[in-house]
Parts: sequence; C-alpha cells; structure tokens
Amino acid sequence: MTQQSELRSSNRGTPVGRRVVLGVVGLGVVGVATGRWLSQGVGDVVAATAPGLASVIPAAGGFRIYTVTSGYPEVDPAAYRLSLSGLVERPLSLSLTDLADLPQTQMTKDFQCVTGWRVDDVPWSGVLLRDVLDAAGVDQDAAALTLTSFDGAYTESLTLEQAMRDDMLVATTMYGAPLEVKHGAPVRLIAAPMYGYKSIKWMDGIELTREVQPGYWEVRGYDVDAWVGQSNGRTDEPVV
Ligand SMILES: Nc1nc2c(c(=O)[nH]1)N[C@H]1C(S)=C(S)[C@@H](COP(=O)(O)O)O[C@H]1N2
Ligand SMILES: [Mo]
Repeated sequence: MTQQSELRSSNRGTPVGRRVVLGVVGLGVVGVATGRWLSQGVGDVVAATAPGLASVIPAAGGFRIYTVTSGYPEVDPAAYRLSLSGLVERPLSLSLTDLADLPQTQMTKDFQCVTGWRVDDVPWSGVLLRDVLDAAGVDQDAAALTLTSFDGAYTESLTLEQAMRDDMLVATTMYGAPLEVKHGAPVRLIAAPMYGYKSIKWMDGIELTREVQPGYWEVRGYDVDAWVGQSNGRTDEPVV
C-alpha cells in the first residue's frame, strides 16, 4: 500500500499540525457518561499524555472510542435504515437485511487516527460503498457525498471519486463479529486510505450532492481530503 509505505518511511516526531492542535484545544478530553469513560473529539489529549488512563478507556486492541455527543447512540437492528438520497436515480432506505443481500466485501486495513494512534490489520466486512451507490444509481450531476450519523451531530463528506474506490466500505462487521455499539453499530463507514475521522460511526444517511459539504471535524479545521500521511500537515510516523 503506497500510503502505508510512505508513512513508514517518513520522518518521526513531527508535531501534529497547527490546525490539528487548534482543533483539539477546548474540547472536553475525557468525561464520564452513563458509567463509561468516553473520549470526546477527534483526538484525546489526556489518553495520549497519561498512559494510565488509556487502560480505562474501553477499546479493542488499541482503538480509542470517540463520540462527539454525550454517549453512544443505539438503534433496534430491525428498525435501522440507511437512506440514499439526493442526486440518485432511486432513493433507497436499506434495512440490514437489504445490506446483507448486496455483495459482501472483506478487507483488512490499518486504522489511523489523525492524532497518531493506529491499529494495524483490522479485518472489516460489509458492502463496498460503490456497490451501495450503484444500487441507488448515481445521477450524472452528483459529485460528492454527505454522510450522516444517527447520533444527530456527526457528519462526513467524500467526493464521488473517492467514494468509488475499492477501499471504501460500508462496514457491518469488525474482527469477524457484528460491529459493537461503541464502534458504530450497526453500520459505519470505513474510509481505509483516510484518517479515522472520515470513518463515520452510526451511519444512517448518504446524500448525493453537487459539491462537497465539509463534515463535522472539517468545519473545525481538519482537511477535507484526509489521506493518511498526506493531510493535516502530518509527516510523522504514527504512534500506536
Ligand atoms: N459518529 C461519529 N463517528 C466518528 C467519530 C465520532 O466522534 N462520532 N469519531 C471519528 C474519529 S476522529 C475516529 S479516529 C474514529 C474512531 O473510531 P472508534 O471510535 O471506533 O475507535 O471514529 C470516527 N467516526
Ligand atoms: Mo480520529
């Protein structure tokens, strides 16, 4: 993987870009909600600088769990729908069964947060974003996607060209098991070549638009194009 090798061969230790620092300052860092520790924000300064805290943050194999709301939203799997709207030929409202009926794709990819932590070789499965888009049929004048979450707050964006790549997954499983609530159940995006903030959790909507509408962290200063190793001023090797 080109971006991976670039990351591994690039310089160590360059501080997180200025915009990233500005993005993190002022956010609540760690809070207790519903009896659980939650990391709030794109990065977690406390966990990054206080190793003792990392162990109390629930996480599978190095993941830190992020939410920009006060908890993790949950939905009855039978009631869940993923809507495809906007500039599409056939607006869709896909149940989990509908998603399971589409071609299933597996991929094993590193997961990299812009703040520096990374989890290598995570197996995901689900439906290629491209296959979901094909099911709805993309209008000729569509050029971008706006992704929404049923947490009611988080949004993300992709260009249509990015969305059609073969490493953009509408994920329903992780490590061979259904996604856990904290990781975005029942459906999250995995934008494998991009920083983790692109991988929206609890995803419930994909709207096709003419222009990119910057997402939650993007309107707060992070790069809209979030290629690992190439954006947000980062040239450092990730710290897991
Ligand atoms: N809905 C939602 N999706 C989100 C986030 C969030 O706060 N809310 N955080 C993003 C960020 S910055 C990262 S690094 C990953 C973290 O995924 P994890 O919580 O499964 O470890 O989720 C991304 N998707
Ligand atoms: Mo992140």
